[in-house]
Amino acid sequence: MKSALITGITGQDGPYLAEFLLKKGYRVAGTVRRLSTPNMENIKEIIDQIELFSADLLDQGSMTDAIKKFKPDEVYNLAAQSFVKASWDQPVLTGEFTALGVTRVLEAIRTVNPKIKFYQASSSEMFGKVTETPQKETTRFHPRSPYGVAKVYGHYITVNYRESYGMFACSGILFNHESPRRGIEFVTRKITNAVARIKLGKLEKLELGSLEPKRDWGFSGDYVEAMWLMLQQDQPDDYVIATGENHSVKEFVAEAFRVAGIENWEKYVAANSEKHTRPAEVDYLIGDATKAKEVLGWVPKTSFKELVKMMVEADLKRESSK
Ligand code: NDP
Ligand code: GDR
Repeated sequence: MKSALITGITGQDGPYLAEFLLKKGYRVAGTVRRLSTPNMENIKEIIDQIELFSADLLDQGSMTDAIKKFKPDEVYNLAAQSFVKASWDQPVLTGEFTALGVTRVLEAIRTVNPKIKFYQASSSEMFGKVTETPQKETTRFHPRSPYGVAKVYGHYITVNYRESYGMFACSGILFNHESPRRGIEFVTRKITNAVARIKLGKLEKLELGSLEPKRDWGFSGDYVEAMWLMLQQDQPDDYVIATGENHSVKEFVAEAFRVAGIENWEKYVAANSEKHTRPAEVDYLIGDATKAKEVLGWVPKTSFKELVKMMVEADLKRESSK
């Protein structure tokens, strides 16, 4: 029986990955950091099937201990300060978590058992101010936020441990992926949650930043399979994971209101709010996942419309039962 340790198991991707690996017959564990009120909402359905270890990206010893005790075959490093906007408010902490945190996990593996396979959650935010379209593995990085800069560090330290120590370390450059489990501050979930509340008469207006940025939005449940596939290859490598299609925030808004059966969405949206505008924006992202298709045999399964529908319906259900 194979075993996998997931850092960041309580976030969006962690539970989808855990469920995917449990179905494959893996023994699965996750790390959780100490919080005064534990945040187990996203893992409540699988909590009896997994082991949990208390570990923090800031604390080398706790990461090493978790790996020593659980003895995983694979480690998926999903933990991070992942909200781009917050990275301007807390740039140093974002660097500690999202950049140096990766080195701490790699060091834990190197010292306990360098044969453990490692997956790093890298991001399309590394492309930032894009230098070519669509973006692929060889596209130059130009991050536009402290978060993006930290992810570039995380990517290169992963490549460096592979080259320095021969470790099986992969970096998955994932474009935006969403789901009903997405944190409420990210734009897609913020929109679908607001649409549900507007539909139910609980909210009058949705306040957003710019409606112009375009993202390549996929479904988190599809993307975790790609993470696993990367660690099943003969050689470690880096892969772009994306749908190859992009949409503006405005298109996402319009589609979400359409799914909920609300006409004239403009009436309910206040755009360009200063509070939600970023010091430097990433205007346009679209990925080319040809390498993942050819080498891993991975293709996305969920369309943009299916994704929006899934999220709106989940929020309508959640909000009506409150
Ligand atoms: P989330 O923000 O939903 O989850 C992040 C997880 O990291 C949470 O479980 C959180 O725990 C944990 N965490 C945060 N800080 C620490 C810390 N100091 N020590 C230990 N754990 C910590 O992210 P997603 O699931 O959406 O994304 C997973 C990874 O993939 C992240 O690294 C993200 O940057 C990256 N990524 C995500 C993309 C996306 O579109 N979703 C695209 C590309 C990359 P807690 O519950 O305690 O806060
Ligand atoms: P992103 O996701 O920054 O792409 O990072 P987010 O959903 O926060 O923003 C997407 C785009 O929408 C614009 N926007 C708003 N965003 C938020 N959150 N709130 C608003 O009110 C709003 N109005 C407009 C943003 O400016 C941006 O252009 C996500 C995260 O999951 C990262 O961790 C991950 O690495 C990348 O995706 C790929």
